[in-house]
Formats: sequence, C-alpha cells, structure tokens
Amino acid sequence: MTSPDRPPLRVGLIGYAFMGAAHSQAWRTAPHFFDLPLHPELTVLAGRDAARVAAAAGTLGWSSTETDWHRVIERDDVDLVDVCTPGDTHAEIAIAALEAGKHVLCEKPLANSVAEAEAMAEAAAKAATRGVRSMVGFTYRRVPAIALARKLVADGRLGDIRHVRAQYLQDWIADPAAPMSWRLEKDKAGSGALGDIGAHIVDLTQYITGQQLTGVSAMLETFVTERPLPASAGSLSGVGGEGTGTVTVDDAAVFLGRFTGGALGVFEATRFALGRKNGIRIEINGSAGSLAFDFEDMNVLEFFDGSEPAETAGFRRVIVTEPEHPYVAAWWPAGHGLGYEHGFTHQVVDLVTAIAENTDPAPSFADGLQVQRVLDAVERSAGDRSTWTEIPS
Ligand code: SOE
Repeated sequence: MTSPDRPPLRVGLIGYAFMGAAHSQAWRTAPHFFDLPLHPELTVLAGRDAARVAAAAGTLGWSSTETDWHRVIERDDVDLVDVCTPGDTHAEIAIAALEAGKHVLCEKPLANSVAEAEAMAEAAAKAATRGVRSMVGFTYRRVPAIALARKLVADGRLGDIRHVRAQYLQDWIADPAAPMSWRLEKDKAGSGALGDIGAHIVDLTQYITGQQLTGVSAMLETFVTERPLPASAGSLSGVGGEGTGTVTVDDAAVFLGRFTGGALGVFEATRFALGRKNGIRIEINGSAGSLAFDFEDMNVLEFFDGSEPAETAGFRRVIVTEPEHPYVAAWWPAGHGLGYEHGFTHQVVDLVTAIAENTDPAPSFADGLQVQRVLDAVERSAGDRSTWTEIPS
C-alpha cells in the first residue's frame, strides 16, 4: 500500500479504448498493492469526443478531461503523459511531451516506422539528461513466469541457446465478416499482426535470451482484403457507415531469425489462428535445458533440466506463484494466480520506481527502436522475393 503522503505523480492519459482501460486499471491499482515511492494520481483523460471521454473518465476514474492532447501536455498539473493511441500519433505526442519535460509511457509498438522511432529515441535520450524518463509498454516482460524464464537463461540452466520458437496466435478477425478497424489500416497502425502482436514476441524472446536478432527472412500475408465498415460511423476506430473498407496491413507474419549468440529463431504472428485467443507461446531449447511458456496458461513455466537422470527427466510444470518471484508477494497466496491486467500494474510499479530513483526505465525507447528495426527488416524481407526458391511442379 502506498502512503497517501508520498509525493504525487500526476498522470495524463491519452486514449481510452482497450489500452486506455488497461492502463487506467494499472494506475488505479498499483498504489493499493505496492508501496510506491510516488503516489500516482489519475489527473486527466484525453479523447476527441467530449461526451465519450467524459463518460470514460467516470468509468475509468479520471478527475478531469481534455479533448485536445496538446492541452494535457500544456497543463502544469501533469507530470507524466501515458500514450494509448493508435501508432500514427505516438511520435508526435511522445516527443512533444518529452520536450515539455513530462515523463512518457508509450504503448507498443513504439511507432509506425523506424524514422519515427529514431526521433522518439533521440528525444528520450535528450530528455533523460534532464531527468525526464520514458518507457515503452511491452507488458508481457512483467509476467512472473517470463521473469523466471529470463533468470533460468541468465543462470546458465539452459546452457547455449540453440532454438527460439515464438508464436503469437489470435483469431479475432478470422471471420471475413469482422468489421474494419484502425488496426487494419496501415496509415494508422503501421502494420497488422506484425507490429501489433509480432512486436511482443520479438521483445519477449530478446528479453528472455538476452540476445538480439541480427537478421530475418520473412513472409507476410493478408487473407481478407475487404471488410465491412463498422455499423456505427462514430465508432472509436473513426471509420464507419455502409459499404466496405480495404485492409492495408498484414493478417499474418511468419519469419526466421538469427540471434547474436547464434540461436535460430522461428516466429509466427497471426490473427487467423482460429480457436487461439491470445496464445503467446515461447519455447527455447539450449544445450543444457529447455523452457516453454503459453500465455493462455500464464502462471506456469515448463522447464526441462538436461542434467536430470533419464529415469526422471521430463518437462516439469513450475507454478510461478511463490512469493520469491518478482511482483508475486504483493498479490495472492501461492497457487491463486495472476492475469493479463497484472502486467500493466507491474509496468506502473517499475516506471514509478525508476522515476523516483532517477534511473532509466526498461524497456526504453531505444529498446522500442530496436524492435521497430526488426519489424522493418521483416517487412523488407517479405517484399524481396529474390530469396524465395520455387519448387518445380
Ligand atoms: C491485439 O488484439 C492486442 O490488443 C494487442 O494490441 C495488445 O498489445 C495485446 O496485449 C493483446 O492483443
């Protein structure tokens, strides 16, 4: 529990859809379960539609509202700007906030292009010299089972890493009748499954292994190119009405990668894995052991210890709910488990702590830029058919 007499950290949130709601829950909850060095205050929520943002502020717990994000940055009762908008506005908002001396939390992927991400990382580095901090929102790093996976690799329990196998499987647009949304428009989202969910498995595999991707070979596919516009023209996505819209992003991305330590990577990010809802599956095979994770069973990490005698060797299910694991002691007794929203709360805990300690939070905008460079390499590789070897029929 954070004492109410801790110095305040006054937050301005921009955007109130799925991510805005998840971030609001985290800002509200973190001070009730963790003893934070600063006390977050939900000061202002910004959105374009006055009536909708006022209703959202009431639901999500924000004290005031603005209909222009510039006002959030101009207010002297805001210390931190939390960017939960589509990717086409991340750079403009985050850079303006940093230059105004506001700390920034920005949703992933950092930007819609490498050029934008470079400008954001440069602004963040400059701001850091003035004690202004920034973080990009790769929240799955903050699942205790992922922290354990990273620790096992760092402690050498897997030996030399040979294989990294990562999938992010969803199916929310597998039905061709699923309507258009901003996530399906390149000028708003930057890319489709690749940036939205592929970014997570790029960040996670690099975080767990401590290695970075040095090169990729890729394929992108758009299975459904026309979709019905949402019935209501005023939908949050900003598109709507009669007729159809054209999908201008990938529905699925598959790519091979090589890591700095020599490991081979196989990646798949798709919104067409019918039956899979939020299946982040990672398996890492090393010379001394292996591990496997599935977000749809997120409190468990499977671990194979290669030093076990053959008669008892096998993947064992570690239930990562003991208080020794990061964050867990603040929540429930062993075995009761955490959920999707806890990663966002842990993100707030680590960001607030870094700000109070005057240190740079991780993942930084530089980390977000590196992921953006991987996404860009995937898109360039997918567009280059010269490396594709046809099989004669
Ligand atoms: C995509 O549907 C999405 O909402 C991602 O944008 C989020 O980053 C992920 O946490 C859940 O799925």
